[in-house]
Amino acid sequence: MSTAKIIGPELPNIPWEERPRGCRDVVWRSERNPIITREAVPNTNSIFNSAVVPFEDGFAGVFRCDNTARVMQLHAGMSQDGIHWEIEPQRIQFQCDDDEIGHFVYGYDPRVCWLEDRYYVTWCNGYHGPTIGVGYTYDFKTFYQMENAFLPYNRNGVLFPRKINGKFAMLSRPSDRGHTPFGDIFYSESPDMIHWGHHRHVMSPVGGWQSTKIGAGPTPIETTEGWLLIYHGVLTSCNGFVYSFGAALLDLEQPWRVIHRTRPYLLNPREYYECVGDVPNVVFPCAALCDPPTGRIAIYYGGADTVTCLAYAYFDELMDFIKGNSL
Ligand code: BMA
Repeated sequence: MSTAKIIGPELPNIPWEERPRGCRDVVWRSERNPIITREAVPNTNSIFNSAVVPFEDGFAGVFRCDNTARVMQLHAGMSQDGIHWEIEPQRIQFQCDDDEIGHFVYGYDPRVCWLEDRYYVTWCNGYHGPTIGVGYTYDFKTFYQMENAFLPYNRNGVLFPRKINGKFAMLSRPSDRGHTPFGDIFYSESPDMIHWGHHRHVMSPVGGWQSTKIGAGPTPIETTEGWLLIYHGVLTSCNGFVYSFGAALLDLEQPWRVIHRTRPYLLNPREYYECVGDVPNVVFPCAALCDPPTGRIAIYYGGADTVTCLAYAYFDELMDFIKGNSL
């Protein structure tokens, strides 16, 4: 058994369901999936690829809600148990000092990261094509927007939850304006969350489920042996893209160095709500909660670009799997 430990505060109220009898998978699905459907917000086409963090005595989140005009928008939400959500009917209106940057075009695939004194939000922000929007909130009521992190085109901007070597740190995935048939994960640093540089290559697609493109998923989880990164990978089948997810362990001080990386996926589209929807065959993780004393991990992921789902793992088992099945 791995002796690695998660570094971080305990979360005794983490959403949790034990592995179903007879299931041998390292990551298993909630019996309550999908936990969020379009009914949660009026005039909404789909609620998926969304991010959740512990907040006060419950949870808060930023949700991707595509409306019935098919505009991709971010909405804030609150929950006592991480399963039942109250999502604001109006999209988040970021306050921004710069009208050009603050001008709303579209926003999707949010990540939320508690870092020092506030909750940062990163998302895919429309600015002459997709790039990484950056904002923050203290209360999930008022949101402030900062400069975009990178030039277009880029997606899957994911912050590390603490400074590394004195700098803010972010993973991202340079892309194109469309449905990008390529994609590597890169690492960048910033002294001020505005200017980003020191770009380093982290990993490229390899065979199988991660052969076309890869992208960082939830905020990396700090452990005594490295950053635990859950990431999505895409395979191009004769019927289009298939999105699965796996995990990697990145060096703590030089996170562009990959220590382990799963050859098999951890979860792939199998259930009806993952295989049938606006975009079939997609599981897309954007958040993970963890409780260090019990090793419980709860992963939030989008199903088929339509609904929001939950899956679970035990940290020790996940680490053993990553080490025992590494590329
Ligand atoms: C990606 C993003 C995700 C989406 C996925 C599958 O490029 O747009 O939001 O889940 O495609 O359609």
